[in-house]
Amino acid sequence: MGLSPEQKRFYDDNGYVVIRGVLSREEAEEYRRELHGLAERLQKIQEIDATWSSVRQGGAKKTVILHCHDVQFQSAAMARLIVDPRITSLAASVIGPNVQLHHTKMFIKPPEKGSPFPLHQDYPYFPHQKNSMMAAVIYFDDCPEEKGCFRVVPGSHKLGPLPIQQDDLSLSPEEWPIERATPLPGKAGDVILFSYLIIHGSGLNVSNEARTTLLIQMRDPTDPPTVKAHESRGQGMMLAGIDPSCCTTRVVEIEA
Ligand SMILES: O=C(O)CCC(=O)C(=O)O
Repeated sequence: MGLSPEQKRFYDDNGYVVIRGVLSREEAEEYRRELHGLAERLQKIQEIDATWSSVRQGGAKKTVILHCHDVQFQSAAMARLIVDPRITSLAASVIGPNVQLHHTKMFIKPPEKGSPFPLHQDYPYFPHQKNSMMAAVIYFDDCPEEKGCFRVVPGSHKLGPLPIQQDDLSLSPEEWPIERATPLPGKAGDVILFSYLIIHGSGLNVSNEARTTLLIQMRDPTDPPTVKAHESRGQGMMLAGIDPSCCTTRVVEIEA
């Protein structure tokens, strides 16, 4: 379990790595069903389209992406998945043995109209001091390029934080059109790990099937945020290892 030395080297050089077949097709199908069930329940009570404002403004056709934050509070299967050692050991290969949750996000791109993500870095949404922040994207269905698969600009994590031009904190679409990024098609059960500094996004789903993914955002617990932003309910949960700072915090609380 965890990344092989070659995969770790690839991640360090490129800012991402694809790990094939982490979950079996059967497991992926079960999680897929779980997320589609969740989306159905949520849609009955609220708007769950999370299409970015720059996509809405620029797009000729109305596109949709179904979204839910912190899915582990909605589904026990998702709570089990985010602590699954097959996933957390991959993150631990990058961050170290202590892996802390920042947030999770379900994304379902419906067939033929699944919204794209403009190219962006995740850094400006939740900057951290040591840049340990990274994410795992899990494909729950086969994801060829036409489904709007995940895309990255290999090596762009080495550019550091870039200037933002759009209100939604994405990069200038003139300078960074989606075509500049390499598509990462995959199969159900594949996982992509990526740094929060890498330039990434994804295209429109023009296929006749939904694209279903979970994104797990993780950090080293000793890497503090530099601004108070993007806080959420599940933040701080340990997915692997321990939080070495907890004892100090507790002592301070008791003394106060
Ligand atoms: O799921 C995708 O296609 C992209 C997600 C993404 O870029 C993000 O949430 O930051």
